[in-house]
Amino acid sequence: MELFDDLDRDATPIRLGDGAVVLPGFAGGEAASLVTALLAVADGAPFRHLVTPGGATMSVAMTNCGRLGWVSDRRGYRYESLDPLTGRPWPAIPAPFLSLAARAAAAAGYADACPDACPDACLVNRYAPGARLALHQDRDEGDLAAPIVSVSLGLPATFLFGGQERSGPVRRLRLENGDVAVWGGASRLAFHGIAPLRPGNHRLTGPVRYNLTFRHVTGLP
Ligand code: MD6
Ligand code: FE
Repeated sequence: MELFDDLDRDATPIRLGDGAVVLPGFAGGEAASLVTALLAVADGAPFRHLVTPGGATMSVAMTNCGRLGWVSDRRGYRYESLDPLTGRPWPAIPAPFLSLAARAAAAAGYADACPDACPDACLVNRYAPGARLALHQDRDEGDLAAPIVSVSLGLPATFLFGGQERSGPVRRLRLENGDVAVWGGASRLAFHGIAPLRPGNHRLTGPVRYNLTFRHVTGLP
C-alpha cells in the first residue's frame, strides 16, 4: 500500500562513496517520536528562512538544536550559540536524537566517533513543495574528522550526491522517511544537495519533509 511503502524496504546499506553510506529505514520505527521531538524544538526556536551571503532567501526553512546552531546572513555562514531570532540559546538536542545519531554512526562503522566527537549541533531542515538545497559542501565545522549523520523524515526527496568538485557527475538517490545517511572520511567534503521537493502528503508530517543533520563542530581543545 503506497501510503506505508517506506515502512517495508530493503535495509541493505547503500554505499555512496568512500566513508558515506545510506542506511535505508534505519530510523523508521522511531520516526513518529522524532517528529514529535522536532516540533518541540521548533516551539522554542522557530523555523525561519535564512538569507545567503549573496542576498537570496533560502527555500528550505531551518532551525537548530544543540550547543551550536548553523546560521546564514549577509555576513556569511557560521555557527552561533545564540539563536539570532530569539536571542536565546538553541534548545538542547533531545535525548532520542542523540541516541539515534550514535547508533547510526556505529552501524556505519564510526563506532569511535563519540564521545570525542559527539554531535554538538543539529540542523533541522523543513522542505515544503518546491523547496530545494543547491549543491553544497558542509565545511563550516571545525572538526572535519567527525562524520555527519543525516535523518530523513516525512515526504521522500531526491538526494544529489556529487564528488569533491561542484562540476563533477551527480548521483540521484531517493531518500524516504526513516532513511539515515552517515558520511565522513573521504566523502566528508563531497558536494550534495536536494532536488525540488515534490508535493505529497505523508502520514507523519503532512505536506513536508524534515531532515536532521548532526554535526560535531568543535574539536577537543
Ligand atoms: C537534506 N542534507 O537531506 C540535506 N549534509 O535535507 C544535507 O545537506 C546533508 O544529508 C551533510 C551530510 C548529510 C546531509
Ligand atoms: Fe549538507
